[in-house]
Amino acid sequence: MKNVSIIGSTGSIGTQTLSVIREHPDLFSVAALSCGRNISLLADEIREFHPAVVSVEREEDAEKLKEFLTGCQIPKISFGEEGLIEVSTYSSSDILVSGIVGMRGIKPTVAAIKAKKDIALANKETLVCAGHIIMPLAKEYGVSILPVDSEHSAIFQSLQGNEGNRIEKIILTASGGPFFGMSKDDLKKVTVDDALKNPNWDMGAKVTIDSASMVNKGLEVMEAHWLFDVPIDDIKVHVHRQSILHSAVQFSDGAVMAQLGTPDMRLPIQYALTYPAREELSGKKLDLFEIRALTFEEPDPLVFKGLKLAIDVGRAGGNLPTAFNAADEEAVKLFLERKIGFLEIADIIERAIDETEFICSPTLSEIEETGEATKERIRKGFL
Ligand code: MN3
Repeated sequence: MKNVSIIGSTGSIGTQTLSVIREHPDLFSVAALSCGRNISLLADEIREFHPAVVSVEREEDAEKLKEFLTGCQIPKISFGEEGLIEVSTYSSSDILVSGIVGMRGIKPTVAAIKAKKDIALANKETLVCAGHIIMPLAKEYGVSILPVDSEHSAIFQSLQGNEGNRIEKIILTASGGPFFGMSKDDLKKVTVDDALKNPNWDMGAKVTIDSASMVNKGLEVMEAHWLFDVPIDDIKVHVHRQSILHSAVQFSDGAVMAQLGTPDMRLPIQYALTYPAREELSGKKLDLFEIRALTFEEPDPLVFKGLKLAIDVGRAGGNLPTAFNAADEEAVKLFLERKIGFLEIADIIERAIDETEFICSPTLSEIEETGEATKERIRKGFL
C-alpha cells in the first residue's frame, strides 16, 4: 500500500490523481492533501479519502473548512506556506504528487526531498527555475523524481531498459494548441476564449494559455533537459496534432522508442505512482485503426516567439529561466484579465529577460528574488 500526499488536490492534476487512487483502493491511500481556495471540493475529498492532514491557502478558509466538515472526522487543518510544507513532508506518506501551478511549487518539493519522499512531479517551475538545485538534491537524498507531465512520462517510459545508452535526441511532441498554423497577423486578433480552447487536453487555465502560446512547450524543453540530463539543443519540439505519440527518444543507433496512447493524464499519473509496475486503468484504449495517421510538423519560431525565447533562456541557464517563467505567469494573468493581447505575452517575456541581471547559479532565495522582481516590474507596467 502506497501512502500518497497531493499538493494542489482540487486542480486538474490533483483530481485526476484522486481518480487513479479511487480505482485502486488496494494499492493506494491518501496521506495528506492541500488546495488553494476551493475548500468545498477539498471537503468532498476529505470525506471520501480521509487524509490525516490538509492545508489551504488562507487562514480564514481553514476555519471555514471546519464548518464544511461538521458531522465527519476532521483532519488536522493547516494553512499558508507552512501548511503546504506540512502536507509535503507528512511523516507517513511515501510519495508527494506536486500538482500545483507556479513557482510556489518549488519550496514544498525541496522540503519533501529532504524528508526523503519520492516526488511525482507535475509542477514544471520546480525544474525550470531550480533544476540545478533539485536534481543534485534528489540524488543526495536518494529519492526519485518521477515525471507526471505526459511528454516527460513518455520519455521516461521510452528510456526503460536503456540505462547507460546514449540519447542522441529527444523528440518532444506538442499538440500545437488552438492557434497552430496561424500567421502572426491572425494571432493579433485572437481572444481569451479562443486561447482557452485546447483540442486534446483538459488542463487548468494557465497551462491552456501556455499551450496556445507554446510557452508551455518551452518550459517542457527545460524540464526535459533537467530530468534526463540532455542538452537543450538535443531536444526537438515536434508539433503532433493528434496527441497520440506523447514523446520519444532517439538513441545513437538511430532507434526511436516512443510511448503512444489516448490523451489521458491519468496514465502518466498512475505510472508515476506504480513505477516500475503497470496496473489496470479504465477508459478508452488506443486503437491505431481509428487514428489512421500521425503527423509531425516544425513550429515556426517567428509565430511562436515564446517557444524560441524559452530555448534561448534554457541554453543560457542561471536565473533567466526564472525571469522567463515569472514574466509569463504575470503576462498570462494580464491576458486573462483582458488587459493585453495574445502576442504581448511573448513581448513582455522578451523584455523581462533583457532587463534581468544574470546570476549563473542562483540560490533558492535568489530564484525567489528574480521571480518577484520580474513580476513587480511587469505590474508597474513597463510596456
Ligand atoms: Mn505536457
